[in-house]
Amino acid sequence: MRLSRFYMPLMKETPAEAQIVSHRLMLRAGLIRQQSAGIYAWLPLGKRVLAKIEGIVREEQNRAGAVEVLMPTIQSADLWRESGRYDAYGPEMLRIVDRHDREMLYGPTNEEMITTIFRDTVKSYRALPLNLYHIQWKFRDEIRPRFGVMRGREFLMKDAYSFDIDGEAARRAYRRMFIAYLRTFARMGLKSVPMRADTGPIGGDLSHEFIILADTGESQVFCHRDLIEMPVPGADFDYEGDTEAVVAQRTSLYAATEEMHDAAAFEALPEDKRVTARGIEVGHIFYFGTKYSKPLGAKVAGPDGNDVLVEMGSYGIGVSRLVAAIIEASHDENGIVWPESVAPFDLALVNLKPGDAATDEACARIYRELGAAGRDVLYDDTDERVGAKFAAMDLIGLPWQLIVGPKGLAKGEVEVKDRRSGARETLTVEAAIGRFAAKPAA
Ligand code: P5A
Repeated sequence: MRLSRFYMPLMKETPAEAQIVSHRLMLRAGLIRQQSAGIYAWLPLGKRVLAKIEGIVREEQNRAGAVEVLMPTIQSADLWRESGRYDAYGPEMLRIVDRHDREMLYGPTNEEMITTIFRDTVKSYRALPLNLYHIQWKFRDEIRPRFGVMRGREFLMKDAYSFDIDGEAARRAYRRMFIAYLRTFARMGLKSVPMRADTGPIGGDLSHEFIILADTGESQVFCHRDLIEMPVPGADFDYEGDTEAVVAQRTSLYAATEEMHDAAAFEALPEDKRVTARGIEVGHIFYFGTKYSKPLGAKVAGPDGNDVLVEMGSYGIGVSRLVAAIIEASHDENGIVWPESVAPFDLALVNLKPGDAATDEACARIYRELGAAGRDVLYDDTDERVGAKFAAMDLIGLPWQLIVGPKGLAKGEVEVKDRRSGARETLTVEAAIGRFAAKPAA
């Protein structure tokens, strides 16, 4: 993409309304624009990051055996009356009346809808285990939307719903998602910590929040230090194999949100293992048994021919919140530092002197050859001041900058800057193309 043809409205001033660094940087780097309280438009850079995050979430859900669907944002109030949650959900639910005076709502979550779809289409235990997920916008009329997309009213969620024949199988489904979550967040460069959590309006008695440690986090958390450093299962993890050992190892170590905190059990840890921190909840998983299948009548014929209510769980990831959480975890005083896996482009190509024939030609060649190799390059071909170009590239935080100017080219050289460390390296044009044409490992 040529920057001269792209749309990337940067802000020079620090926006006064933004209280945390990710919100400030998302506005300054032109990722989002607020439309109403807690409601945002996604501009091209933001949209690209969102798509990268969705892609990783989707790959890991599929790898763990979940199957993608897409349910609507608008739901009927009657569906929620059937489950008994219509009144219980309270003022967070955005209620809408259509032209025929039918009561509708903008879905805050989809347990009811998926349960009725399952009920109407699955009749036998042979179809189980089944886990259906979608990536779809939600609306919660949060009393205090804040911190940009971190706590929005409209936000993008991945929500998965598992259906099983009994409690034991349902707990297996829960463990698969637990492991998929560890992998998902690790691929985004994040250290996530699973913590025992409250179930709130979703219900059930087994639940974990996945928390990213960050000073600006909304939740106060307590955990065992080893949990933060423990290695995450690799891409070859066998979901058909032993999920129990991986989950048991993690759940045996102390980790709890403020609501679930057991100060005595935390005291009991050796002092150097006690971590008290703030964190951002990027995922939340629930096992709630028959809470929805019972009122909505989701049953299957079991092996003996008798109907059984299915055991369910649900599993959420805050996809739009993750954009902000990643920035909280990865930035410096000059701007965002994207992990390669979620960066909006693979690298920046900076032309220091557009109009100079040799520079334009070298840039055109690099841009062409890296494009042909499948690299997504943001080519700064504008005639901005050099200082402004560097500041803009640091602000938007692509992992690499390939800097091309007449002085270096006279010696056949270009410069490569690593955004994270700031380290610079001089390479020949060929070597630079060779370096970036090689596909980085997923
Ligand atoms: C699990 C999937 C649920 O809704 N039902 C379907 C269950 N869980 S949850 O914890 O309430 O939400 C899941 C994740 O969504 C993100 N999230 C938000 N992101 C941005 N703004 C919000 N207002 C918001 N509310 C929830 C969180 O990451 C949460 O873990």
